[in-house]
Amino acid sequence: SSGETKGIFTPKFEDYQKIYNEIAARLEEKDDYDDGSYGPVLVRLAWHASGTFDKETGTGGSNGATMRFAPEGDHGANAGLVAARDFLEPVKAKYPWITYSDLWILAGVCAIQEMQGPTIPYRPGRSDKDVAACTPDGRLPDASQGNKHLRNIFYRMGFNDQEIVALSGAHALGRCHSTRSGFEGPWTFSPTVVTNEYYKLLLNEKWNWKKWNGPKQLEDKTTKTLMMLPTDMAIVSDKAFKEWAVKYAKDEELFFKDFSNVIVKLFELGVPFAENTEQSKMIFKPTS
Ligand code: DDH
Repeated sequence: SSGETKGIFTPKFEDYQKIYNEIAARLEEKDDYDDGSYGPVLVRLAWHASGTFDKETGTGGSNGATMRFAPEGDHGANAGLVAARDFLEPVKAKYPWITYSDLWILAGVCAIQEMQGPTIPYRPGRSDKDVAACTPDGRLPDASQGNKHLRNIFYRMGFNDQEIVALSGAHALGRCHSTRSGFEGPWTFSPTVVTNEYYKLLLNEKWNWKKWNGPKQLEDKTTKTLMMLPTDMAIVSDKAFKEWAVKYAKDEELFFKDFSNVIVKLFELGVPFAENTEQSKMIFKPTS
């Protein structure tokens, strides 16, 4: 039987699919949040849990769920992610055998698939660590910077230029909140659906600096309702990055394939999986 915390319980695929279904049901039910979905903020939680990885020291990454603790939870980059963590608390209460670190990544996988994104193969095996494993502030990207900063941050995790561009397409989803990051607005007109619109808009729209007293960000010339961060603009101002942005704008299938591969890599950074689990990744069935 599943859901037991005591005794010998080895969760199987079906047990994880149950949790997937539970998260999907909560996404359906709580559709009064933001643009109508907790999906984007769940993706952001999974990314910020993973993106602290440092390949030199092997520290950080999704193994540990150390954002539960004040030092890391209070890092400026993580502002607002308490909404995603709180959304998952009832799921953790119902299925206490799953670790927070596996749950947060499973929620990211579920959110991407339920928002009509590509299939994201999943492996459990993360364990929760204590406060001592919190990573230092400054490992996640700073939106006010440019291409050099992007390379510093993402090369440290072990990504290349193509992967940086593919990961950035996640900004098809969600929005900036002035109360969280200081920035304001969505990147696309469909912030609760995974698409390649981010690249199309970056390349085809004209972007002007927004005139306001908030942090420097860009707005689209046509509707003035969409936004780009300085780091987003680096994806089309840097020659090597731009080549990939053009490919992904032209070919959504290619983007889906590369996005799936790179997000699996991101979600698994620094996780000490048991041997021979590479071949047995779980493919969850979407609910719709
Ligand atoms: Fe992001 N992101 N992100 N992002 N991100 C924000 C929101 C979301 C940067 C800055 C911001 C990735 C890369 C970068 C998502 C996913 C991903 C916000 C707004 C800022 C600022 C937060 C707020 O105010 O609520 C920067 C800088 C980078 C970079 O330099 C590359 C990546 C790699 C991902 C990913 O998932 C793979 C998502 C989703 C959101 C929307 C959250 C929401 O609540 O909506």
